[in-house]
Order: sequence, then C-alpha cells, then structure tokens
Amino acid sequence: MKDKVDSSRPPDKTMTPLTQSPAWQALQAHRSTLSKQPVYDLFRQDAQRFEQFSLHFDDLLVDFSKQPVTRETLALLLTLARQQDMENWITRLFHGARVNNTEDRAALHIALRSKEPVMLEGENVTLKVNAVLDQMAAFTDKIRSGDHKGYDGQPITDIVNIGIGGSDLGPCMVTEALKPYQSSGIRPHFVSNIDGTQLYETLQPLNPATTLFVIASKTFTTQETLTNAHSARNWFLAQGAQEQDIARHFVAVSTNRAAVAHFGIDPGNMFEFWDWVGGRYSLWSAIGLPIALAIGMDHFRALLAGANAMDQHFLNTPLEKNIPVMLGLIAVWQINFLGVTSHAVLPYDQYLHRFPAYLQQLEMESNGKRIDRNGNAVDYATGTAVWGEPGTNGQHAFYQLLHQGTASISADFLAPCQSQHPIGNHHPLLLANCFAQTQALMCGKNEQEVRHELESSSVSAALREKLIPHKIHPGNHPVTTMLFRKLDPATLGMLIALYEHKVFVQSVIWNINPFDQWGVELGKQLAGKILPELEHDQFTAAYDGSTNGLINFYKRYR
Ligand code: G6Q
Repeated sequence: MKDKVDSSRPPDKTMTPLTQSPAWQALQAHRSTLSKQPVYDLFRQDAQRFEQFSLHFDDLLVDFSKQPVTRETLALLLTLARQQDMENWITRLFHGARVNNTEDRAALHIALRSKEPVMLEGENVTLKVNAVLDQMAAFTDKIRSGDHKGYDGQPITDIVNIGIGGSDLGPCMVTEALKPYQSSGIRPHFVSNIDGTQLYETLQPLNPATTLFVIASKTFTTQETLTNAHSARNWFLAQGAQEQDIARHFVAVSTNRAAVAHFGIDPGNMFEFWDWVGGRYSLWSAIGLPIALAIGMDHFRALLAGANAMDQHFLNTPLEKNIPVMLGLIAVWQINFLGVTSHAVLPYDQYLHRFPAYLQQLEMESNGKRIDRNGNAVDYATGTAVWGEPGTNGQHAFYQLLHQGTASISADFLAPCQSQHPIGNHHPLLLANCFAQTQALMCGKNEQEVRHELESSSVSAALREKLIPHKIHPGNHPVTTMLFRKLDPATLGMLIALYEHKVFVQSVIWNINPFDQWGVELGKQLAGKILPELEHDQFTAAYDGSTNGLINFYKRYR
C-alpha cells in the first residue's frame, strides 16, 4: 500500500516546509474554531456578507458567501498566498519563465490570447501566434464561404476533429457551448476514442466528398489519434476518393511537422503551435481550429478576447480582489483544511454539458501530483475528484449524496441570467432550481424545521418520530455560485481562463508543477507493450495472474 496523505496529522519532523509553515499552521488552528459555526449564522452576524464575499468582473458575478469562510479565514489564506510568493509566480507565468520545470519549458497559453507582445527568451511570440491566427482565418473563411471545394466540387458540410485529451476536450466543450453561434451550417464532429465504434458512428452518415478531417495532435505520435486518422483515411479512399484528394480533405494541427509529413499530410496544410502550449491549455491555439470552423473567426477572436480580459484581471488585480486567486485559495481551504475530497461542477446551462469533463482534465491532470517542485513527497492533498452534470438533471440523480451523504463534497454552480432560448418560463424555473439548491446546501434543514413540517402534515406522531432523522439535512456544504449575463464567446473565454488560473493558484500553494503529466505518458507506454501479446492466439503467462487471466479470457472469446 502507498502512504496515505494526511494533512490533519500533528506536527512532527517529517512534515514538509509547507505544512510546517506559520501560515499553514495558523489555518489549521483557525479551522477548529470555525467548524462549529453554521454558514447561515455568519449572514446573521454580517449584513454585508454577500457584498464582502463576492466579486464582480465585467458581467460575471462570483459569489462565495455561502462558503464556510470568515474574514479571518480569507486573511489567513491571503497570508498563505503571500508566503508562497503568489504574486511573483503569477508574474513569472506571464513572462515566460520555465514554470514547467520537469519538462524545462514555459507554459505561455496567455500569449495565445494576448493583445500585447509577449516575449519568450528574447523572442516576441505574439508574431508567430498572429501569423497562425491569420492562417486559421483565411482557411476558416474559405471553408465557411464554400470557396474550398471537396473532390467532387461541392463545399464542405462536415468537419471531423480527430484528437484526444487536450486535443479534443477543449475544442469539443467550446464547440458545444457555443452552438448558438454556429451560423454556416457546417456540422462539427469529434472523434477521440480508439474504440472503433466512435469513428464508425461518426463516419457512417457522412459523405466523404463534403467532409474535412482535422487531425489534431501536439506530438503527432498519440496511438489513439494516429489509429483513428489512418482508419479515417482508409474510409475516405474506400468510398471512392483518390490519393490526390487527401490534400483537400485532411489538415493537421501539430507541433511536429516531420510526423505530419510522414503521415501523408502536406505540411502546407498544417497549422502549427509550440511546445510552450500545454495540451490541456491549447484550445486557444490552432487546436481551436474546429471551433473557428464551426463559429467563425470573429467569434473565435471574441473567445480569445474574453480569456485575455481574465488574464489581465489575474495579472493586475490585488490578491484579495482577484477572482482566480480567491477561488484557488478557497479550494485549498476546502481540500486541505475541511477534508473535501470531491468537487462537483454543476452548470445550469445545457450548452455547458461538456464543461465538467473539460474541467476534470484541467484540474485533475494539472494538480494530480504527489511530488513537489523540489522532488519531495507532499504530505497534503493536491486536488480532488472533479465531476458533474448540467442542472437540473443531477438533482434527480446524485444531489442526494451532496445533501445527505457522508462524503465531503464542494460544488460550483454556474448559470446565465439570459437563456439562448427563452421558451415560456423555462429559464426562471431553471434558475429557481439553481438558487434553491445552493440555498439548501448551505442552510440544510434542522430537526426543528423537519418536526414543524411533519406536524403540519397528516403523518402520525409515531411515524413522525421515525422520519425525523431521515429528513434532516446538515447543510454547511461549501458552495460557490457564478452568474453571468449570457453564455457568449467572450464570457466563455473568461470562464475558462478563470479556471485555468485557479488551478495555477492551487499549484503555487501546493508547490507542485501543474504543467506536466507523467501519468498520461505512462498510459501511452503501457498499451504499446501489451498489444503484441494480442496479435497471436497462444495463451500467456508472462504477466501477473490477473493480467494473464484477462488476456487469456479475451483470446478465448474474441
Ligand atoms: C494534456 C495532455 C494530454 C494530451 C493528449 C493528446 O495536457 O498532455 O491530454 O493532450 O494525450 O496528446 P497529443 O495532442 O500529443 O496527441
């Protein structure tokens, strides 16, 4: 068994500098005083609590007044942030320092949406960024206007993005979220899974003569993507297209020009990005090509502008008014001091239905680390499981666990004030549910309230006493609510950048590198080792007992 991380254990000489530090210890002591106070009581004590514990930026409101925090908690968290040199880390991120220390490179996604020149080791990378944006604009215009014709002279009607992880989740989430902005009639599709079922189901209704494939892979070596890309090409040729038609129907997005050429795509049909763009931070780069093809370049640039506005807020706002900083610090409070192990993302906007999956990667791949920047094991939690579904669906499924389960779960509720489709009273009903859930999670329902409710019902006295414990809701769950005017490209860009920076803030507190992903690399190696074993019919005894058993069962029944 691996050592368990326990942030609540008493001080001893094996503790890391972080958990030994005065700021951490002060928060530890503060926790024991606060845990007895229900959050709704804090509203009674402080009439200004909502104003004091919420932040505005443009048309975005972030309300963390329902979080179990006091002014003292925030002051102690800000002391922790200063102790961990937060301002300096933010500056280093924006100035192209090699913050990704294990891969010895910068993480300069902010340059992809910057209006000002961004320097990386003496080079103005904004020039390269703008050149690729111009290339994307020209191509997008040709496809959307119908000027680019497929091999039989018809315009393109369908785009299939083939990529996985960071080369799929961001573009797919944004394309879904901004569906109302898709005006050209071009239909986007996303294939990520190596399971042939996804490729089959996607291609089956498509006409190869009007389909454009975007092969998206930073490395252009990823097994899933290359396998899907080869099969897509075989399908394309098997349907009657010729080798020379590939140039009109396949483009690549990558950092690896040689591998793109080797696959058979003319590097002239390649959209470049760079090693200082991490996969899960890449939707702003050429990896966003399917977004631009779906919604047009003006909307794509509005998405970038929204992200840039949040970047400027993050870089220039004092820590106590800085939304990503405050949300990151509150997450640290929940995870390291309140024992939260799981985080629900609950968008009350159907267009955000892929947002939880996107954030799952952003948060869990970035901060799912157990070794700090100095190579030492941590003795504190560095993240939670992230999951979620759009409201109100989740209310009829897993919210029960949030309200009355034993697990300690935090939640972000997100909702637009304006619906893209204001049908009847759907939107007020949707938001009534959103507000009611955040209220119930904070206030709960105590014994007195349950008793009162049952007394005014027809339930017998005997049954009433039996039911009371089952109907009590403890409340005091850590909830943040984000409201915004409407889910438009700029607002979405702002929201995504907010979460990117929140994840970075947490990593600074935890002294970990959020920009590498050695666990993902391990997965890429392992499948390659087993594959040769599946290419013959002899039973194997080469692995552990379970793995042998699984392989041999498969061989028997395939
Ligand atoms: C993201 C990760 C990972 C990556 C995929 C696809 O930050 O590194 O999700 O995006 O493994 O990699 P390629 O783009 O290189 O195919």
